[in-house]
Amino acid sequence: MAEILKFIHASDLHLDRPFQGVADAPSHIRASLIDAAYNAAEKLFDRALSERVDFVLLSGDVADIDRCGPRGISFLVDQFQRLGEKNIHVYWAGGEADQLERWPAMLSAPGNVHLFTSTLVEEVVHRRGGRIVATILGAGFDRRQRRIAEFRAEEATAFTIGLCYGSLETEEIAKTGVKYWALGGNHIRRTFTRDQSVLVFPGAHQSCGPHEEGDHGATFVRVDEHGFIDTQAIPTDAVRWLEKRVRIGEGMSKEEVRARFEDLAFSLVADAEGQLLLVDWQVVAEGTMNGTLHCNGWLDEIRTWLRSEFGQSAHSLWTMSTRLQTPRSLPEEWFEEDTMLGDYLRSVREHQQDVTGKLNLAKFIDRELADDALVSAIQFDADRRREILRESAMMGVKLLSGTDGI
Ligand SMILES: [Mn+2]
Repeated sequence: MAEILKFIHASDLHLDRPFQGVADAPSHIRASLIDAAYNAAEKLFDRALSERVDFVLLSGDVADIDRCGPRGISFLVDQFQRLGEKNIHVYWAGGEADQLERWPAMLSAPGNVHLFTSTLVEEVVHRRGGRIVATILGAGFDRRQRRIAEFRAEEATAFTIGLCYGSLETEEIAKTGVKYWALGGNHIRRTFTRDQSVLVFPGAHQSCGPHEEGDHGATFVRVDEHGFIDTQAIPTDAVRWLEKRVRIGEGMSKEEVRARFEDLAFSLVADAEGQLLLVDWQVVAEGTMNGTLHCNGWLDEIRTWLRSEFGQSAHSLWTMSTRLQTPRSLPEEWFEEDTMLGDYLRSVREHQQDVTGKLNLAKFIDRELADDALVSAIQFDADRRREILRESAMMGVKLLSGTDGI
């Protein structure tokens, strides 16, 4: 591919955003979490240098100046200087969190940085060796939905980029002549094409907790001499939250279960590119293994073992939890037992089969505590009702089947 242009597009770096959902990690893991957004941003700028891109596009929410303070400002100034030394430009459109009017002038002082502060669309041309290779139509965040007609390039001969934050009305995209829309403000990565234009939300650059599972990063874009656009997701995150399923078959021994986790942990570490992995292991067991794992404490032991084997350096794998998924069904013979457990499970099943019946948990709340908020917190829909009944069945298995399991 003969490239005429290459750039990296990122948004939502959120240098100010702390990592959430990790309460009991050791200090070397905590240090990685505190620095995650900065380390991820540094990886982004490292990549821009190693790929020798023409420029970096930042489409909003890089950092909230009030929250990140001097550390954020000096970090960005340093990074922009590094890029400037290699003649790599930065085009940054402000978002909701990073209203650029409030940032100090020193940020845009280097000649290689252009800030789009205004809500009016501004046109900037990017030159390489005196020749215009791209036109950038950029604007800062605007509360109203931006009209597509505002993006019109005067210099229409070069490859045209639209750089802004938030949603667009997309019906008339073809009329603008913009080939690449660099968008921001959506924390979920999305890439789509419309009328021969490519629209990209790179997503949150660094996950900040379990609600942002999987890899995160930026988008690497290459354009060839025919105007063909190749986009590639590049994982530049420093810490990654993963949910990993582990299937445990009937009759497996403790050693076999542990070996299963070990194999999966090794393959996750091998696939990672230097990220610290925070793993929430979701264990799916077959048949009677549900009872065995629920009662015998193996999963707690394995969690401790995984933490000592894989979690001792910052660039490694930290096990958040080893959780047994509530099974969809339990072995039929348990329901037929003439025991307390059998009675209990048959009673749970009656509730499961009577889908119209209400689970009235309010009557279990102490009358003095039963205010509106507490009562409304235990109102739930049909899905949650099913889940509660499955969890109740497993609780019965644990409490009524003896400590050795079944
Ligand atoms: Mn954001």
